[in-house]
Parts: sequence; C-alpha cells; structure tokens
Amino acid sequence: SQLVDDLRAAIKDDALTLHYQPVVELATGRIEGVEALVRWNHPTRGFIMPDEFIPLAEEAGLISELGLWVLQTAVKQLRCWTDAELVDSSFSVRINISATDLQSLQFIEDVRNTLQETGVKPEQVVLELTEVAIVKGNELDRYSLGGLRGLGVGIEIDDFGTGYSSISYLRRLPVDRVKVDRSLITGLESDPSQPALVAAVLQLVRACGLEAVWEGVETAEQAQILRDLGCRSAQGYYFSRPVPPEQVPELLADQQ
Ligand code: G
Ligand code: G
Ligand code: MN
Ligand code: NA
Repeated sequence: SQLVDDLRAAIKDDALTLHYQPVVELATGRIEGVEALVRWNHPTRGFIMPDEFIPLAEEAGLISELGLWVLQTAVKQLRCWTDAELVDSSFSVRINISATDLQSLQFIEDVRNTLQETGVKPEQVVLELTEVAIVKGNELDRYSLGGLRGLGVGIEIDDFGTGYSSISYLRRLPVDRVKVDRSLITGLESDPSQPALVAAVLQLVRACGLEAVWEGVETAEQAQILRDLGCRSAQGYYFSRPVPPEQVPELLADQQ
C-alpha cells in the first residue's frame, strides 16, 4: 500500500521522531529517566501514532528496521544529553521493543554495537517488552532475553497486569522490573478498594525481587497515594506528556 511505501521511506529518511516522557522518582520529583515513544510525522496526514503504524510495520516486515532506528536514535540522544551534562550516569532511557526484536539474535548484536559506538553504559538502557511478547515467546526468546540481560541492559515488562501476569514467570524470567499498566491507577482516588490492590501488586513485585514503575499517573492525588504506599517511580501526564527532545532540557531544569 501507499502507507507502507511511505513508512519504508520514513524510516530511511529520518521522518520518524522520538518523543520522550519522564519517569519520576515519587519521593523527590527527580527525573530518573525517560521513555522513548516513536511518532511519524507524515507529509500529508500529520502525526501518526505508533498504535497505528507499529502493526503496519510488523505486517510489512519493516519492524526490525524501525526497531534499529529507535534503538540507535534513543541511545545517541542519551549520549548527547550526557555530553551536554544535562544528565548523569544514573539517568536511563527506556526503549519499547517488539516481539520481533526479541526473537532476533541480530538485535542483541545491534544493542551491543550501539552501546559500544556511543559509550553509553548498558545499565542506562532499559528495554521494555510487553507481557504478551515475553510469555508467548518460546525457548529462543528466553535465550535472547538472557542474551540482552547479559549485555547489562535493564529489562522491563511493560503493561504489567493486562496480559498473562503469572507469579511463576515473574520469578523465572531474566527481568529487572515491571511497568504496571495504567488501568491500576485509573480510579485510584475514587475507588476505595484500589489502593489495597496497588499495595498488593507492589508487594508481589518486590517479593519477586523486582522494582515497579507506575504508569498513567494523571493527578497530584494519584501521585500522593502512590507515594504514601511506598511506590518508588511513576510516569504519566501529571508529570509530563511525552515531549520532543528539544523540550527535555527544560523538563530536567524544572525538576525538584
Ligand atoms: O504515546 P503512545 O501512543 O506512544 O504509544 C502507544 C504504544 O506504542 C505503546 O504501547 C508503546 O509501547 C508503543 N510504542 C511506542 N513507541 C514504540 C517504539 O519505538 N517501538 C515499539 N515497538 N513500540 C512503541
Ligand atoms: O504501552 P506503553 O506504556 O509503552 O505506552 C505508553 C503509552 O501511554 C503512550 O501512548 C503514552 O503516550 C501513554 N501515556 C503516558 N502517560 C499517560 C497518562 O498519564 N495517561 C494516559 N491515558 N496515557 C498515558
Ligand atoms: Mn512502554
Ligand atoms: Na505500558
């Protein structure tokens, strides 16, 4: 289709762009990192969101190319912020990776090479994978996950709580942390049973030796409840929407 041709061209011509959304330490307001979120600025249709073109990229066999572009662009961006002394080595960039990336041994090489070329520390890169990608995966995927983890990069289960969450795989898989799906935050201040649920998930995650990031925080009240429950990190429109890279220095300057 025309759109597939356009997408192919967009990846080649750098017509995609990454926006960045901060991940905030609840106790201090410090920005501990950012999540890279891809956008496509289409010449006639305007901004197209990833929900629309990631599936298209999958179908058209362009997802590996797109994944490589996102990886390299995000890690190089982190290098720039580091060189400009806007962030230190505790700052991380989170990158969403597709099931296809996970299944590709080439992707492990790409991550290794990108780290080497940029000199970014592996622990400053966190790869976000959905539960579906991980759990549907076969033994090779587990092996790949181990390979990625072996490079020293962080692995985070994205949208945790929407898919196949099971205690057994949380303990078994080589992952560091989970990003809890925003459905757990919705109604946090109005539904009296919701805080207890958050507390239970937090306890489960910690008992498995993992850290949790809470996404979809939209109000000060939600942030306060999470803080009171002892949650460490959060993300959401309350702190900031995803912003283009040129607005990140401002966000960093404004943090507490
Ligand atoms: O802002 P938001 O609309 O960006 O993201 C929608 C969905 O697209 C999310 O589920 C997110 O994980 C996914 N997504 C965003 N950026 C990327 C990317 O660079 N690669 C992949 N594979 N998925 C992405
Ligand atoms: O699935 P994933 O977590 O990778 O994608 C993040 C998605 O969530 C992006 O589409 C991003 O724009 C969106 N997002 C980020 N913060 C909020 C929020 O506070 N509320 C809502 N509704 N969506 C958010
Ligand atoms: Mn994500
Ligand atoms: Na998510």
